[in-house]
Amino acid sequence: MQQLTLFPESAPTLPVNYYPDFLTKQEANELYQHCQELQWQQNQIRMLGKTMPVPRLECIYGDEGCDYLYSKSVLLKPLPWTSSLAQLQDRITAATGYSFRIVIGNQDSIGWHNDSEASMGFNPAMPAAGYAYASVSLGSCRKFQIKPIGGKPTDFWLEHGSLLVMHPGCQSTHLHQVPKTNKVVSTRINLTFRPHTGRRI
Ligand SMILES: O=C(O)CCC(=O)C(=O)O
Repeated sequence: MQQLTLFPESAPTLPVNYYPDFLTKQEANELYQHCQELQWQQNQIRMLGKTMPVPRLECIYGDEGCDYLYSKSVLLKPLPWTSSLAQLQDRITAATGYSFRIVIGNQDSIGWHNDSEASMGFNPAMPAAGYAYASVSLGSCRKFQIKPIGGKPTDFWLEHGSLLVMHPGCQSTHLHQVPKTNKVVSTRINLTFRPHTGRRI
């Protein structure tokens, strides 16, 4: 596997890289088929004193014990790696040099946020030390936006088989989202590979 060029000229001022052709079309199609068989679920989230369904399907796979808590209310417990997901993880690590312990699948949109969860090793006292996060997109192409906190967004279109890498520090300085769309679009799956401290929650 050839090492990817990090920080190419396409996005010199953003702490992200986008590789539209990370997977071949055939690899992306096969992975998309595999993802149809993953254990998707609609979790419940507690917000403003109310419990409601998370507005997208999610799944999580990864190392044993690497539970993931977000928004202080949604606890995801990883299922063991499938061989396809483990192979993809190894390939991303070989290409980027970054290591991961879990992958979270989600479908559809997500509002502006950063991924600053303690279970991934986010340390508010040393935000720039942070961690990398790698996301593979499959299916329908969707707009992804990233902006410096308080700044203007830059748009990327996440294509079938693409890889987006967010570098260490990105979660402290930038927010990102996949906005809702009114267009009728077919299924879209996103797999985000993330580190984990390994500490039990
Ligand atoms: O769906 C995407 O492309 C991004 C997902 C995301 O931002 C997240 O899971 O934190």
